[in-house]
Amino acid sequence: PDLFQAPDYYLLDDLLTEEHKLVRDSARAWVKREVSPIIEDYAQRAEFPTQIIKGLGEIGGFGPYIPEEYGGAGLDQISYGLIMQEIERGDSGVRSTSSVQSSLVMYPIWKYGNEEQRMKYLPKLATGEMMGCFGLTEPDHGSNPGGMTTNFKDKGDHYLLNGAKMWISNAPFADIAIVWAKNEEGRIHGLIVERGMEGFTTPETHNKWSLRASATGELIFDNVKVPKENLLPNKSGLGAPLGCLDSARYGIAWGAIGAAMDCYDTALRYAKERIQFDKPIGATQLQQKKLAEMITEITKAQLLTWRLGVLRNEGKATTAQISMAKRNNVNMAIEIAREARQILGGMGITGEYSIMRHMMNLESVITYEGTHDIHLLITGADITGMQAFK
Ligand code: TGC
Ligand code: FAD
Repeated sequence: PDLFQAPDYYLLDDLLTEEHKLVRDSARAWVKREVSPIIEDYAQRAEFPTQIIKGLGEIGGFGPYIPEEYGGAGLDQISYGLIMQEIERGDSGVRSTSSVQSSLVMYPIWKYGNEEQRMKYLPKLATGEMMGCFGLTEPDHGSNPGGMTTNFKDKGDHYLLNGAKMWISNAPFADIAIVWAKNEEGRIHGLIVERGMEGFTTPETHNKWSLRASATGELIFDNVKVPKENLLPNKSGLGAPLGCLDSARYGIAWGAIGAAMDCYDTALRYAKERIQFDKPIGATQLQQKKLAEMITEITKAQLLTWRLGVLRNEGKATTAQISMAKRNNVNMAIEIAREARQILGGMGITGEYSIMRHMMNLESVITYEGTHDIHLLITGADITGMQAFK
């Protein structure tokens, strides 16, 4: 009774293991206890609640699928997804912090780093003692990251890094940044840049109307000397950052379901209680249509995403399949947020309810990690064999 209501119209719980349910329920209880009561206030103030970092680590929010030998939770992809769902039920900005730390910082160190780098960074990242960010997007290269101009030169005993990244989640407080930059031959590599390196600054981006409880900033590199041992040695080329995005986008597909569920739960409760014209608005056909369509879309998204999780566990999920789920689910969530807000009438625009915050947050989620358009074009290229980007 203490937990959120959680729509499970097609008895999806039957498809989950005891471990999945345990992981999900403890994340759900933690979000209800530690995030929901404070998050509206932090979003209004445009501040990230740093006090939740330790708890995020404890529920497996940092590197859920990273092996335990490196401090991760050693869970499967369904558990990872369920954790993201529960965190985003609270707030997309908190889920962003978790996605970035897990899939965009820990994942590349685990997959593309050497053993020293794994041992040096992963255990601290798993607890949140150390926080990271991921710099791919630049002011002039968002959807087309391959055009990046951030670059590094080999200076014998170190690399010299120059350039700038924009829209970087967690940048203002991150201890390390995974930075994607081109070498003198134009080949993309990942570098671990640490706070405190001379010439490295992270100015905060202000005045966002979306993801207000998440800190966003720039990464500026002005002749930063990066030790050679900070280069991720085991993969280069655009495929390296794109591999991280596969993992993050998969988590976002689950996360969006959480935001949608919270909007649906709230609207359903309100519709049953709010009386107009002497009867609950939920007894009118118009409001029932909205609610019935919401649960239908949530159920379809749950099935799509569960199946994608099974494919990920089997190592079979393709980038294009992940794009389809990210695109479908985020769009589903944003449409549900818009309808749910209307069901609440005037109350829907206030911070008394979570819906407007979810709606505004989802405007970023539908843009970052590949825009709604880009994911459509990835599907288009996959089914026709012809790329329409360029
Ligand atoms: P394209 O020619 O398609 O691919 C370039 C090279 O990469 C390979 N590749 C992959 N490798 C591994 N995994 C994948 N998923 C891969 N997808 C592609 C590909 O085979 C090729 O290899 P090679 O050896 O032939 O060079 O690339 P393109 O330049 O045409 O660009 C298309 C693409 C896919 C990059 C573009 O469509 C795209 O995805 N743009 C979106 C950019 C984006 O998503 N940025 C996200 C920034 S991070 C962020 O937003 C974090 S938000 C915070 C949070 O998560 O909460
Ligand atoms: P653009 O690429 O300029 O796109 C503008 C419009 O043009 C979009 O509608 C797009 O769909 C469309 N478009 C682009 N190309 C085509 C085409 N070929 N055909 C048709 N239409 C096209 N990045 C990081 O690296 N790390 C982060 O941690 C991170 N966090 C973020 C946090 C927030 C809050 C936000 C808003 C963004 C974040 N990003 C991050 C950046 C994000 O990934 C980019 O904003 C996104 O990839 C889009 O790039 P852009 O904003 O430059 O838009």
